[in-house]
Amino acid sequence: MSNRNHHPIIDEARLWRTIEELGSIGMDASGGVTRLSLSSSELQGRAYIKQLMREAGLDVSEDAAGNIIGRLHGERPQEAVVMTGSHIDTVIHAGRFDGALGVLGGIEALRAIKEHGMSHARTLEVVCFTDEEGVRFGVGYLGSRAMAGDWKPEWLSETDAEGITLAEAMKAAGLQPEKVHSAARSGSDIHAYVELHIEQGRVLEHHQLPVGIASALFGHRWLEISLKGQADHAGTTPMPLRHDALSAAAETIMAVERIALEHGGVATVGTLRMVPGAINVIAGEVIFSVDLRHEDASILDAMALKIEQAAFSHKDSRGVSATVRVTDGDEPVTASGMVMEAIEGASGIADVGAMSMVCGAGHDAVAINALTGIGLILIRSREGISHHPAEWSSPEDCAAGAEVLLHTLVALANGQ
Ligand code: HGY
Ligand code: MN
Ligand code: MN
Repeated sequence: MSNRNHHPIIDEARLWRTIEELGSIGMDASGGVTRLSLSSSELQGRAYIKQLMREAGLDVSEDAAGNIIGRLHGERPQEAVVMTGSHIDTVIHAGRFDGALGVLGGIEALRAIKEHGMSHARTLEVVCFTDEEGVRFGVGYLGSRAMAGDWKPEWLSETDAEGITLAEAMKAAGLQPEKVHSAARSGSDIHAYVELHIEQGRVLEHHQLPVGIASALFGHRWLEISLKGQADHAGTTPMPLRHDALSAAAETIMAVERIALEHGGVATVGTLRMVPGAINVIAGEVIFSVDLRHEDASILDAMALKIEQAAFSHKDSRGVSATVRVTDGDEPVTASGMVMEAIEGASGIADVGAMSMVCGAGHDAVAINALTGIGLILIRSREGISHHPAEWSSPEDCAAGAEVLLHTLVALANGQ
């Protein structure tokens, strides 16, 4: 961390130890971490977070959506709080920093503020949100959306790969899904929200800077496309007579890539399932996901429309029909000027180089933006790799991000 005359308040070694300890929960022999929401490994991670919050001297509570909240009471507890947070659920075979840094860095910042007796008029909260990734049940930001009052009852019947519903998983974790609405907070309760997160991209490394200040976050759409043709014998069915769902899917997937390039957005087909899925049977049905993102809402909608048209285009040419379901989505978000200013000021106090940038990844900040002004502190990712075991940020950059977070929280807690 480049500190000329600034003495860091964050305990870098302690923060790094917690990153390694949490990272070992759900880690497999090849070093990949898998802590799917409300799975046994994530529940183990939650217990670790509660223990850390208690050791930090925070008031620990859990809301009906399973969001774990650590509070450091301020001198004016009746005023709206300043909140930070992130998630500890991961994608499959992930790294150790995505989400974890924001929760652990937030705990470390509140702990250091308390240890150093730094004054903060407003109460400070660090939140470990439930199910940010949406990988297990197909809908993301579950905890932060519940807190924002944006919960949809139908989510409780979404199922995972084993057919377990979200409601069943919540009950098994000791939560009460029927009370999830009580997790909603009012916007007047929260003065500002700022999240610390790894960049998961290459911009900061390219500019050789440790910290990025997000000015905006991409919006996203998640689609589930099902193409239905005719399963048939691989040997006796002449090519012109086939209704091959996989050939139609292949053309659609190439169209997804072309449409993203044409619109300056990003699009990913991350999952694909074929029925019946046998070597000597023509695919009767193919179901695949599309993750679409752009910083402009109207372009995002245009991309989604073009992809739907591509999916429906096989009816006449191949006799393959399509259904397209939008399973999740959020509009692009602009960061709060007040919070960005606080982060810029904090970077100066911490003597850490920072730049403003747009963020392509989604974060709980997107959901909390419905309640209050948000900001995002990003730290450099080695080679931009993320959602992969090789995801890595240095101890110095993690501490620099937490130091900037600490000073941002104090500034917001004492500001107007
Ligand atoms: O998908 C994302 O951008 C985030 O990891 N949830
Ligand atoms: Mn992620
Ligand atoms: Mn994340």
